[in-house]
Formats: sequence, structure tokens, C-alpha cells
Amino acid sequence: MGSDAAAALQARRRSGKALAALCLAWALPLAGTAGAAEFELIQNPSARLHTSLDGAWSVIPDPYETGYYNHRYEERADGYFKDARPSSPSDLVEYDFARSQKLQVPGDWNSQDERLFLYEGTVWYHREFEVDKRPGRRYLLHFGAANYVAIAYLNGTRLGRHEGGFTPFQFDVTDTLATGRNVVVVKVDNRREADGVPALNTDWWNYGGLTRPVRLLDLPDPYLADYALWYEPGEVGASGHIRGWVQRSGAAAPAADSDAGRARLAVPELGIDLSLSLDDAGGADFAIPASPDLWSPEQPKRYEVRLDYNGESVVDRIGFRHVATRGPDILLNGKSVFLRGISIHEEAPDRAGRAWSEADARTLLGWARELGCNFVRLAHYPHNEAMLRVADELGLMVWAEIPVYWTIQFDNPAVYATAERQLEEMIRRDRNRAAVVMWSLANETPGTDARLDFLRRLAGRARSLDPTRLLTAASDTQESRANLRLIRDPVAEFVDVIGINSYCGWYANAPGDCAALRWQADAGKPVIVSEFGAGALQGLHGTPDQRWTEEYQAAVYRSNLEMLENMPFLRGVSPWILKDFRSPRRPLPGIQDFWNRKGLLSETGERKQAWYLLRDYYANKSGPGTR
Ligand code: GCB
Repeated sequence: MGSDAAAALQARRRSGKALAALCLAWALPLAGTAGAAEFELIQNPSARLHTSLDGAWSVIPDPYETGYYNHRYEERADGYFKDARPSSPSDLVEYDFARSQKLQVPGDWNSQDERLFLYEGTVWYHREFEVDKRPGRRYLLHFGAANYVAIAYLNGTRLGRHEGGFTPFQFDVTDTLATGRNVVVVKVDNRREADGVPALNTDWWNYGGLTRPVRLLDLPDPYLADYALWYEPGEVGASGHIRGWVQRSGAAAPAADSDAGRARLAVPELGIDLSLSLDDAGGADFAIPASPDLWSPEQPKRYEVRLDYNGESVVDRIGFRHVATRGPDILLNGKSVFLRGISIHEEAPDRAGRAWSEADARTLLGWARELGCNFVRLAHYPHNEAMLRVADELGLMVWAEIPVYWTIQFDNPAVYATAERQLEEMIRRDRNRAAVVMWSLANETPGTDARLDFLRRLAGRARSLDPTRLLTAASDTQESRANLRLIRDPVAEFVDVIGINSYCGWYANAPGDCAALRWQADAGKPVIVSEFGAGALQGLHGTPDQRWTEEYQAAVYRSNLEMLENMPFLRGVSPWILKDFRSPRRPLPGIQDFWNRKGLLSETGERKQAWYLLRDYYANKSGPGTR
């Protein structure tokens, strides 16, 4: 979304808020004040008419960038690997996608070909598809994610470039698409760069490729580009409202006599059926008095929401709930909750590589439920959309985050722009998911002024895009004085919930020391221990002071869980981590073998002793509003 569009949305929200008090009849839609340009991300792409481009793609790994640069290493004007074919027997074309190796999309390349296991660089993806192009329609080529930089071409035309490995992007290909055979080529480059987000150093595998679904969307013109619905409680004794807005595509207003001037919103179970009149900029706001059954972990109620616009019907399932803080409390639907969580990386539960499917999400989040969780921290980047939708369904509150991780270049404006864009793409994709209760801006970032300015700006942007959720960041900035730990990160000034990563018993202190630690927090805001943990090789046994044994890990859990009782302001915990995950930082032979072993489960899902300790702790932590 361009800044005009964002400003328009904010303006619409402001106008909507002012008018909400006046809007007593649910049938009265609020007029917008938008001046929105075309949106860059379509809402709910899988619910649209589309052709899936998932399956086998031809690939050419290209470590020397032969397909992109000439021998002087300048960008080629035309891009070489665009599906050239020799036109005569004497022609020289030194590649042939048709006879090249195949990889599955969605999927990372590292886990599909041993030779690409540690590969970081460019892989060219190629696929042909047939289309029966219909006049008057708009076509979007939509990518769930590509790690890290993707440059896409359709039928030889460069569509554009996207940076950021975990968020969706799209290109309007209405003019480039042909009837009949089409060729899409995507250059995906997963090299880590000092000015990337994340930058050079992380503690997870740098899986490259087209890691999430690819779709060709077939849409009316204009189409319903975006929408948001959320619940706002009323004053005591008064009914709440379902609030929201819709936005069509296209800058120009459609002809006055066309159908495209109105949209219809229906939530049948709530008796809502509303005709919305779009303003000149294509938007409309609404505030509908309503008393839905509110979404919660105990009752993850979702309503079918149908939006009809210009001949298209988009169906979503949306939960309504409200989240806020009051002093050190996190309030869900007005009641204090304790977040019984676990951190999760986006790795497949039953095979190597990145998770992407609904089945993956069901297994991973099913494990979280078995552990007794009502909360998951989806670390350290936006996970695939299925994770959010399944969390909605299962009643798991979500901490969603962007990969502003460790030492990125906080003083580089281009890096800020990249981070902000990833934040925007995450929020735009997931803001209709009741499960998401907080957006996280960063993980363990060093305490400099540049970092503070950077995160403050990000917080402002997040709030302007979504004023309905909490903001957090995981920090490790704690002062230690003997057994006292002071939570003193200045980000507390502009986040709602303070995340603290603490590795007592693993990187510092002996396991038995943790229970004696005392904690002090001055901000008067809720605190979540967003990480603690220890490594263990599943099946390796010994004494509690022997590193890597299940007993050592269990000892760390035992004393940390006891320590949590010394934190009166604590409102949640998400230990590190559900399952062992791949990391190049973890080479110890026979133990790690490039796995971070802090999982409560092995990489194949076998439980370690600490799993049972955490499960029992959560089982005994009574009720949702525990504290
Ligand atoms: C941390 C990081 C996480 C690491 C973990 C570890 O503090 O936030 O990304 O994987 O520690 O295992 O060291």
C-alpha cells in the first residue's frame, strides 16, 4: 500500500471512530473519507477464483549469477534465463529449463536436494501454464513467500522485485498474461546480506526458494482488494460494535451506473446483511452494533463472513474478540489472562524443511494444544497463513513477529524501509485473525539509540495500521545485580507488553540457581518470559548436571518454572522451543549435528522429559484468568 492509501485508511478509521457514536442502527454504514490508490496486497487470496501454480517447477541453481549479470557483473537489461530457445541449429543457448532438474513448490530447495542443503545464492524457477484469458478480468500473480529476494518475469517481461523472505507479494499481470501458454520465471536469491532483515547472523536455517503457494488469481475489475473486521466493546451495559472497512482495487472510480459502486457484507449467523456504498476512492467503513459470541481459547468461535463485490463472493471465517492491557494485566474480552505458551519455528513436523501446509500447521499447533498451551510465539518471522488460520480455529493466541533480529543495521534508512515493509505485509495479511493478539517488532536487539529510534518508528507504523492489537518486542536487555534481574529496556515506553528472553541455567548460571533469581520491572506493564530453555538430545540420559541430557534440560525447566513465581508482573511465558530445529550455528557432532536441541520434542516429535514438566506446570496453572 502506498502512503496515500495508508493515510486514507487512517483517515477512514478516524472518521469511522468519530461517527461510531452516532451510528446507532446497524444498517447504517459509515461513509469513508478515503483517497486510496491501488492496494499492493489482496486480502484472502486462497478464497478467490485461482489457478494453483504449485507442483513441479524446473530450476537452475546459479551461484555465479550467469542468468542475471553479464561478465562485468552488471545487471542484464533483459535477464538471460528467461526461457530462450535456440531458433536454429547454430544458435547458442547454454541452458534449457525443460531438461533441468525439478523441485516442488511450495518448498525450500535445501531439503529437496542434498547438493543444495547449504546453498546460499540464486536459483531460477521456471514453470509453464495455460490460461483461458477472459476479457474484462484482472489477473494477479500471487506468491505466499520467497526467501529472500525474488525477481519475477512473465512471458519475458520483468514484473518486479520483492525483498523479505516470509511475507506475500503480488504482481498485476493483466496486460502481460497471454491466452494459452504462459511462462513464469522467478529468480530467488537467499544470500544473507549485512543490510537485510534479518542480516547475516541468525540461529535458524536459511531455507531458500518459493516456500509458500503460488497462485494466478482471476478477478473482476475492479475487485475487492482488502477488508478488515474487528470487534470493539461498548461502554458498560451497552452493546459492542463490529467495525471495519472494505476497499476495492483501482484508482479511478468505476462508472456511476456499474455494480462496482457498492459492496455487500453478510454475517448470516449474526443477522448482518449490509449494503455498503463505496466512496470515490473505493472504500467504505462500517460500525455495526453487535453482540457476537466472543472468540477465546475456551471457545474459539468464528463467524462466516461473506463479502460480495462486483460479481465475486469472498468468504472468510472471522472471530471477534478484544484485547487490551491494564497495568500489568493482559485482558482478553475484559478478563485477565495468563498466556501459557510455547515458541515455534516454521519447520515441518514430519519431514525436513520449511512448514507451509495446513496439515503441518495442524500437527505443530496440535502439539502446542497437547502441551496445554493457549498461546504460541511464532518465531522469528511471519509464519505461513495456514498457521494463523489453524490457530484461529484451535483457539491459540498468537505472538506474530518480523525478523528484526539481533544486529541488523539500525542506522541504515534502507534497512528501516525493508523492516517496515515486512511489518506492513504481515499486518495486512493477518489482521483478520482473532488469534493474533500481539505484533512483535524485534528479537534481542542491542541497546543503542539508533535501535530505539528504529523500533519507535516501527511501533508508530504498526499502530497506525492496526490500533486494535498489542505491541511487544523480545529483549535481553536486563541489568544484573547478584541475584536481582532488572527489566529496564527503554522499548517499554512504546510497547504494551514486555518480552524477556532469559537463559538462566544454560548460557548463564547453573540450572539450580534460577529459582533464587528475583526480578524487578518498573514499567507497570505486562511481562512475558518470551524465551528460556536448554538443549538436550532426545534419548540421551545422565545426571542433571550433564549437558545435553534430558535430565539437564529438565533441571533447567524445573528451576526456571520455579523462578517464574518470583515475577508478580508475569502474564505469560513461551519457552524456547516446541521442537528441535535446524541451525548452522549448532555443529557439535553426535549431539547437535546442525540442530538446535532446545526443543521439548526431537525433530521427529519424540517427547523429552521437560515436555512433561511444562505440560504439568500448565495443567496446574488454573484457568485462563489465572493471576
Ligand atoms: C535466543 C534467540 C533464539 C535462539 C536461542 C538459542 O535468545 O532469540 O533465536 O535460537 O536464543 O537457542 O540460543
